[in-house]
Amino acid sequence: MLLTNATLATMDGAPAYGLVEQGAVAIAEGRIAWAGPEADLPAEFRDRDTLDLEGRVVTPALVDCHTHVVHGGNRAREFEMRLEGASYEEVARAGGGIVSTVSATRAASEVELLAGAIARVDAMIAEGVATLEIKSGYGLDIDTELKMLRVARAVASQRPVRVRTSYLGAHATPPEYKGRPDAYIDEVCIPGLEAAHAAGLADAVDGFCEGIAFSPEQIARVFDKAKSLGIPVKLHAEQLSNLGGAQLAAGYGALSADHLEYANEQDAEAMARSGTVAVILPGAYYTLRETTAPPIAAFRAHGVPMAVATDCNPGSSPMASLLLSMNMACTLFRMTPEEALAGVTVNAARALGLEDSGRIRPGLRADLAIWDIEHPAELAYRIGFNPLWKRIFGGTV
Ligand code: DI6
Ligand code: FE
Repeated sequence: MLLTNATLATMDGAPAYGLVEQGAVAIAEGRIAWAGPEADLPAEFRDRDTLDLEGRVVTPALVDCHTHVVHGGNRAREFEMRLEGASYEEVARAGGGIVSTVSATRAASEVELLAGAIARVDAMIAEGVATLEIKSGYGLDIDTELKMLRVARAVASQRPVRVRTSYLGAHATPPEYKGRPDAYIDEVCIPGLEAAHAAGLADAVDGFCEGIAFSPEQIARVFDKAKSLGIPVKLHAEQLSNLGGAQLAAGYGALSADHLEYANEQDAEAMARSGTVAVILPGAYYTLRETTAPPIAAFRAHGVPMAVATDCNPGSSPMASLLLSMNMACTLFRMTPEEALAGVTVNAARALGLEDSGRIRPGLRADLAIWDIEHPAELAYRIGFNPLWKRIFGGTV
């Protein structure tokens, strides 16, 4: 297939957005075979099924690199409680929060969990997403953690989308281990990780390093196990306070550290050294009405790659729109529209350890989004408006 008469935002080097005007993309066997100015198109790519884009913008298909789309129930009641004045941490300490989603997730069948997840994933696909990460972490017992990961894998068999899973056993201490987080880590979280790995269900290992969750020392024990199994790590770090999670993650060569509202200059330096991506989650900041913003300027100054994701979850970020995340990253955190687009393409792929997508470059997967816009900055600019025209997944429209 050949796409012609396109504005390409290749996200692959200078100028801004890797912009190519009057561009063309040739696709063969699910991969990008050639991309560049149409005038330079080699003869061998000319005689193909051609789609004239009439000047529309082509970007890499979007990558949502941090989601909890598989979960039971919803937390609309907690939303009301927070509007009545309770804080997120107060709700969590009162047995609501993550733990209430754990009860709903344990009670749900795989069929029910899959149906709920698919509804959210369909909204993502409609906005041009081709790859998403899905975490466990609402089971907190071995069977339910594995159930969540099986459902995550099943999403990719039901829809034309790629899924990367993260084992998030270290998300919260379940009620049956209340006050005994170390025992939970040793008796459930680590054996659960071994079981998930043995079943081929864990592409990465994640944790929640926070006062209401786990200490750096507890997370380190989980990461040591991940390392011995050869699984890459990532971490929810410095979301509500600074406990040193970002530096811990960097020390393990983590793919990403996520949230980072309370991260500082030293954290940015450590992440730059280890090549750890900063995953910015404005939906959670917005929902929790946080006032401390992540140190975007420090990440920029130190050359830390920044990704943007929805954090789609029932508590702190009940949001399925990656386009809205881009807008919020710009308006709330002063990221540029170009940084926001890099954040949902090239840097999001990197946060998942994927080298084969996130840019328009020969050899990479032909996962592309075609937008009814004139310039890529429009993607972060509009609010509640979806200009997706077509999505190409593995070379198929
Ligand atoms: N941080 C978050 O924002 C989500 N998980 C986490 O570790 C929230 C999860 C929830 O509230 O259900
Ligand atoms: Fe999260």
